[in-house]
Amino acid sequence: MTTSSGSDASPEIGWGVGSVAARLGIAASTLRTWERRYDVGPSRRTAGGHRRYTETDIDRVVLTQRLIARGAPARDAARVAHALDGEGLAAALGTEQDRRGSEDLGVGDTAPAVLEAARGGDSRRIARLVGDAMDTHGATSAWTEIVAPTLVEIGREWSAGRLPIEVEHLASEVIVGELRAYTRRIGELDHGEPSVVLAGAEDDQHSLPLFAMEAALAEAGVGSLVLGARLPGQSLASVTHRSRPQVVFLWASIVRPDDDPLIDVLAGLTRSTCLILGGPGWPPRVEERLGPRGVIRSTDLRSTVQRIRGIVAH
Ligand code: B12
Repeated sequence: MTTSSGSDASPEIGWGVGSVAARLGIAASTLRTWERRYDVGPSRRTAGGHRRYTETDIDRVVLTQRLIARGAPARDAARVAHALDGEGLAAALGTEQDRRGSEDLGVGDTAPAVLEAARGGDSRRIARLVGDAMDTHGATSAWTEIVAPTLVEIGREWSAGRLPIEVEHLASEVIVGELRAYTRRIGELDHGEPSVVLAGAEDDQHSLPLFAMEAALAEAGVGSLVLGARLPGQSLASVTHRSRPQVVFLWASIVRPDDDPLIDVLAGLTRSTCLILGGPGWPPRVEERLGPRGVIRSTDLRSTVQRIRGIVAH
């Protein structure tokens, strides 16, 4: 796969690894790993030695990615993708598309479609729409432009008494599943010593943004450890003390009181760990209470991921 023997596209018009990473929403480091370990990679190089993916190479990567997402071990997925030529790959991907029943919707139409599927209790359609949106636009854009607005609307309709709570539960479960499947598809879930820890504030059940962060960080080539919702303050303190992560990100959806004892715990966290607070639940005076310890307040997924990427790169 690393020789110049392919018949489609000249080396000059092939795709560089960065472009393929952006197009498919797969970290460039993952693409390089697949090339090194499984020989799924660019079949061309420019005269200067830069990798160039042809459209057939990209189809091979996409098929590998989809088979892994369906539970195949990476080595087996790569073997299947390798055995197919351009036509075979196109046929396999076409079948995949049919199997998923893609609706080929634009960003603007996807959020209403997810809402409609949630209302109708159609978990397969929610999964397909959200999964496809992430494959097409990447997790950061799919969350920001499709998933988050849908969730905000679901919350609004629930609080107005127009939507039963089970709809919110169903949509949440399916979306968490799709976010984690996407993270697995593009990288490894981090089970090692974490440099980025993601958790939900004590007593707060909302965990979805943590999984969105995990996926978006993976997309940026950063592994993270999700400790889930409702992490007791003392556990957060011991994990931070023991593992000394570079970043702790803590989410709160439910409004917390000004005299929240959790804030005292946060004030005592080692200063070598950068503390980032996200979500509308943090009281406005939290910065004041954390004083010299320091804290970053984050307002959206994209900028938070960029910030964390900058921190772990140093
Ligand atoms: C899904 C959901 C649930 C699920 C959670 C499942 C899960 N695994 O996470 C379940 C059903 C368990 C649940 C339970 C409850 N929920 Co609820 N839930 C939601 C819902 C619909 C989405 C939550 C979410 O993921 N929000 C994240 C994003 C999508 O929303 P957002 O924070 O408003 O987004 C803004 C910013 O934060 C930013 N943003 C968006 N994404 C991201 C990502 C990052 C990383 C960053 C930094 C910023 C950012 O942009 C947005 C625009 O300003 C929200 C609606 C809502 N608006 O949040 C209600 C909501 C948070 N829930 C609410 C309530 C009341 C509850 C319950 C108390 C209900 C009950 N009586 O039992 C319990 C909570 C109990 C507890 N102690 O925690 C209220 C909170 C009201 C308040 N002000 O405190 C909300 C706002 C619904 C509403 N409109 O009234 N919930």
